[in-house]
Amino acid sequence: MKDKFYITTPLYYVNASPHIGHSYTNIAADCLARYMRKVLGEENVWFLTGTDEHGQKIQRAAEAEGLSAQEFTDKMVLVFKILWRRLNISYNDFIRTTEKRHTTFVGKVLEILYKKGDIYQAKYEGWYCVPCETFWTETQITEQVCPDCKRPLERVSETNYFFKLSQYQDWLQDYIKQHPDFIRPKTRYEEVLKFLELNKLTDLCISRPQERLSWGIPLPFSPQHVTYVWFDALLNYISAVGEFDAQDNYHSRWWPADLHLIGKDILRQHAIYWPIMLHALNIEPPKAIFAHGWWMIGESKMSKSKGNVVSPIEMSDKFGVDAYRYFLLRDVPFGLDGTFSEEAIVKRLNSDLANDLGNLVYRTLTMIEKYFAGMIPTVDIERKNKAAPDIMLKIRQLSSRIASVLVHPEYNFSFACDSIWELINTANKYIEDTKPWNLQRENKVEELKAFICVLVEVIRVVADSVWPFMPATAQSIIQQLGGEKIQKGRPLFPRIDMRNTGLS
Ligand code: ME8
Repeated sequence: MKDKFYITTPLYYVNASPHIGHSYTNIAADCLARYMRKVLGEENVWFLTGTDEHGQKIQRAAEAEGLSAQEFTDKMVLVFKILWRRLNISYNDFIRTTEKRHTTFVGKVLEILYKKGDIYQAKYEGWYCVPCETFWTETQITEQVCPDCKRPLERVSETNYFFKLSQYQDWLQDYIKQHPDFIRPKTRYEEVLKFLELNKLTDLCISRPQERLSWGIPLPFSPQHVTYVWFDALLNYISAVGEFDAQDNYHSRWWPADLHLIGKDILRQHAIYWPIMLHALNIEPPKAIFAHGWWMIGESKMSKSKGNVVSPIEMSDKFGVDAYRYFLLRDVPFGLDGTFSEEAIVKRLNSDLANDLGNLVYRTLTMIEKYFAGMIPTVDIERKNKAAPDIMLKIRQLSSRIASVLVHPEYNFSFACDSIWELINTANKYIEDTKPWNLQRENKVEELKAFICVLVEVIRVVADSVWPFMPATAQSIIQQLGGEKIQKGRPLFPRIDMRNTGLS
């Protein structure tokens, strides 16, 4: 079979509207999906996103608005879908954990694991963090606050069902050691391995009694319990793309996923619970999990519950969708935290987009208008190579340079942009060095033609390369280049004057 690429994002909780952090993961996933579609062909790429709709947090958010959980989630899902459309997120499938295809699948998984003896009943005494939807044992906490988010915990004491996570710890440790690129970036790989070396896994409580939480998938063998939201949600990655046969073997055209893209806040669930769940089901682990960093506002993480969120719609309205996408992917090396500010967007927009890329396109098209009445001249490849050997070499090397940093195991969006901008800047310098107005004056028509053709080639290859990052901009460049005759439009990115934005 030809290579395929299956990429997923987390399923976002629908308790509040998405913010910049959520848009970041989806923009990164979109960029990779678009890139891989170019490499492997449309039909060999599958990009899955969706929403996580069960659990206490959602039930409480619905109650607070006086809506049923179903009404509330139906309403909130639209907010996500509208945002993804606005940001040009080209997902192939959007899964809601409340859909029948998912709930039936989760029921089946529970039955398989119960039959196998990997799920058992016991009394649960411990603590629960509602915002994180996470259980904590007495030994894991020091005060009565969540070790992750530091918010108060709730005491729970009830009969529940447990998944035998502990039984598979050795397997997982070995697996991780044998697959050094399974968890990326490297720092997260080391963090997970260290955690496993220092801690003994406890079994995972995977149920909640209906009387405390009704908004969830009932356990098939104990309908008075619903499934713990994380156990339910992780399964989306396989429920969306395959099914079990009568012998309980899982089949899918897409599995194993090539990449689960997540934020570092949900690494434990993805790098520990998830591979173990799959292994217990006799299903291969995903090929890679990449946990990116956080967008911060000042010193703290941007988060719904902290209330310091910035709206992606507002930012796209203000600066344009593509400038926003570019900023997120370019400004921070993927994996590290970044501080969000409008000043930082304006800086990128003015320098990389307006000055470098925008100017290159605009100047070139203006010269084609001026010197060749809007018709793109043609010259053979030798003349171009002779006119600008360095640039022509850079053009030939660009796609392999991008490939070497953008695909597994690097996923380095920022470096990929660096290579593209290196070409853009070389071309801008070429214009300054060549001084085309002199060629025109001296009537060196052949040189002038070759000069323009080199620039047009740069612009075409740049449009093609920036397409995964800025699809609308790429399209606009191609459109402006037209066929034989160009169709020059307005500059791609008008500069933003800081003084007019109230930012200076
Ligand atoms: O955790 N910076 O959903 P969630 C960067 N439903 N990324 C951020 C971010 C920030 N400040 N804040 C959020 C859940 N994100 C579960 C997932 S998966 C089966 C279930 C992004 O709505 C980042 O991708 O809290 C993070 O992992 C995710 O949103 C958490 O979204």
